Amino acid sequence: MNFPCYMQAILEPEGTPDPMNAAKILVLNGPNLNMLGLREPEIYGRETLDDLNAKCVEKAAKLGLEADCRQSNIEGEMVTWIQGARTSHKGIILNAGAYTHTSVALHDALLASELPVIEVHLSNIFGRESFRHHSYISPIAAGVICGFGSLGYDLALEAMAKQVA
Ligand code: CA2
Repeated sequence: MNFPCYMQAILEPEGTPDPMNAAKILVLNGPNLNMLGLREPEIYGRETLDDLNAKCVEKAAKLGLEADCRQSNIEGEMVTWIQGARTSHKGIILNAGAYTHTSVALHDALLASELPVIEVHLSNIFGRESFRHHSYISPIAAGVICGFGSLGYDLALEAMAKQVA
């Protein structure tokens, strides 16, 4: 609700994020990440994608951001969402899954979005097979976080809060 600023100051202690003015951040997960918690827990952990999304929404709110969490197994759908984010969102946190290592289309869409992008991976892609060492996302990302499981999304949201401040 909008009150005159002297009343707002009384109603909300300094530093309390106003959800009405929260910058919207697209938190986008790519192919197979809907399988989180269901298979390969030794690599990707035991949390489900729903758990991960709930944590992102909560963390974002604390930072004065709104996390718009989406997942797709379809490269073209991810491109369409990234294109749409250009006018409605302030930044993109992206775990492009295996498309990280293959997708020029995602690279081009992110570049065209002109939004700050933070790349996240649950696993340490540099400690795995060599085909995972190259990313089409990293060259256009503000930063890359990998190897810390779901904590990486928390860290990315913190970094994003600074990027969009
Ligand atoms: O470590 C990551 O976050 C990855 O982006 C995950 C991708 C992989 O292709 C990248 O190299 C690194 C794979 C996501 C598959 O997720 C699953 C989760 C649970 C069970 C099966 C697959």
